[in-house]
Amino acid sequence: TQATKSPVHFIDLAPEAESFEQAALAGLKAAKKTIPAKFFYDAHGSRLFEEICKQPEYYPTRTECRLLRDHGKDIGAAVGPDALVIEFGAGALEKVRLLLDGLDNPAGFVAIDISGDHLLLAAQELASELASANPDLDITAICADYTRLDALPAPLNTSPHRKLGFFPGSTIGNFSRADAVDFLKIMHHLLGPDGMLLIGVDLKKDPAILDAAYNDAKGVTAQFNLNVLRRLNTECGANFDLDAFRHVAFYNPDRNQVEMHIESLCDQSVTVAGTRIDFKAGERIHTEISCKYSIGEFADLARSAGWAPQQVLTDDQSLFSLHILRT
Ligand code: AVJ
Repeated sequence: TQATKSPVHFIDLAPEAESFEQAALAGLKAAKKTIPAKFFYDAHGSRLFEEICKQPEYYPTRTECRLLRDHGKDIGAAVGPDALVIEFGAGALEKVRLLLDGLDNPAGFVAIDISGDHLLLAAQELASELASANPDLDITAICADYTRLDALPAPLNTSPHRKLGFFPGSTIGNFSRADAVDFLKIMHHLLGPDGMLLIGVDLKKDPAILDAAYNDAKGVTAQFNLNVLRRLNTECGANFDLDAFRHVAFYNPDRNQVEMHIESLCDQSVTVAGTRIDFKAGERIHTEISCKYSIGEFADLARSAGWAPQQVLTDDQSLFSLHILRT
């Protein structure tokens, strides 16, 4: 017999592409230099991130996957049957597959991501992998900036199914606390009156574990961080000498966040899109924050965005948490 695989629905909301050049130049001209973390993820950067996830020091991915595997049925019981799963950001196919495995007859899967080509390929791959086990699962790929989406497109907005948001990976840690509350409110609105959210949140822990996770011995995180300079060279006509900068990552206990920076090894000038940028030896470009929360702190943050915390799953070393919230 032949499995008739329903095609992936594709909805292109044509997100306005933020100019890397403009954003990077603005950040590099500021008194405290910054480059937003979202620009790490070009094709090469996304591959490096996947490589980070396999490093022995980088515990979040493996711990979260284990939680999804071990507690799949608990999550399924909390969510109930026929849920429509909506993932914010695509890339972690493996994770949503683990989630879908534990759910009771999921009604569909919707993935929202800004990178439409990558998203469509990932959704098609998922569809063909699930074709035999779950042939009725309806898969939709929406190309959109999920941080700015104010409504789900038709026909999803009128779906009678409970919507389960899925935001794994502790991506919420990349948002400042204020931005995290704003985005939790957006998801609260999108997922509707009967909605739920399963969100991965990295926990506070011994700073030595965090320092190791963001300074892996193989140097993959360093390459990932410095890749943003390589991007500036190839895409914005910059002339960064990657050997004249180094990766710096550490836990900042005053702000409860891991910070990544790129540090200039000497006094130097670089040209970016025709603009000269001067660096002092030791001067840094701040590239990422990764906020760490206690379980109670995150539950409070979720409450302040209107969510009702239902359940928290964590590993026996309390490295990582999955929060189940209701609107
Ligand atoms: C994907 C944002 C959750 O903060 O741990 C990994 C990105 N940066 N190593 C994280 C990242 C350096 C990651 N997030």
